[in-house]
Amino acid sequence: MLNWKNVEFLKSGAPPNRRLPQIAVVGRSNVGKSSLLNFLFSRKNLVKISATPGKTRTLQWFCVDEFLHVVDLPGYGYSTHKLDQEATEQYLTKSPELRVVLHLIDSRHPLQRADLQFLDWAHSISLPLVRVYTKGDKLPLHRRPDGLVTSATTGMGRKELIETIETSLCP
Ligand SMILES: Nc1nc2c(ncn2[C@@H]2O[C@H](COP(=O)(O)OP(=O)(O)OP(=O)(O)O)[C@@H](O)[C@H]2O)c(=O)[nH]1
Ligand SMILES: [Mg+2]
Repeated sequence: MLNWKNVEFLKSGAPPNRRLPQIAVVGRSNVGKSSLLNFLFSRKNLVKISATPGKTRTLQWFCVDEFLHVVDLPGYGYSTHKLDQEATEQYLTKSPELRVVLHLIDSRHPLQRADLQFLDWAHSISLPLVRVYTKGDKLPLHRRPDGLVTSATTGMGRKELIETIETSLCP
């Protein structure tokens, strides 16, 4: 459907004025949200990455093929500033264009308290969530969880991720 080749950074902060379908990426700080987007976009440095949690502090908007808006959200659970958290929650609560939220979980660890809190809140407002495991390259095959496992390092799971996103756009 999309060819995922024409990707541009649009803006930080509030959603763009133009109304296109949107997908969002959420998860704990350092789980690999920004890396997942670079890997999805096949672009090394379009989205800023850092080994220090808390790198992404405002909503970061991208446009794919003039058809889809993708938003990288600040991570929750670690030194998230209250105002950033509120901006994220407000966006997720009131966005008619939002089609699916990719909820990233580090494949090496069980769900953490912050993940469970986010899940509770997301269910309470019926957010359309899809779980995506990150850093699959760090685990041997037999320890990988069931589900959509990705690695920004090796490219694992990119095709499945694209299928999942496109299905949510055209159910
Ligand atoms: N081995 C491995 N490391 C990864 C992978 N994805 C991300 N990382 C590393 O994890 C760290 C955090 O990555 P980011 O993409 O900045 O994480 P984030 O969720 O955007 O972090 P915040 O913006 O701070 O919330 C960086 O050191 C990345 O290089 C992966 O698939 N495999
Ligand atoms: Mg980030």
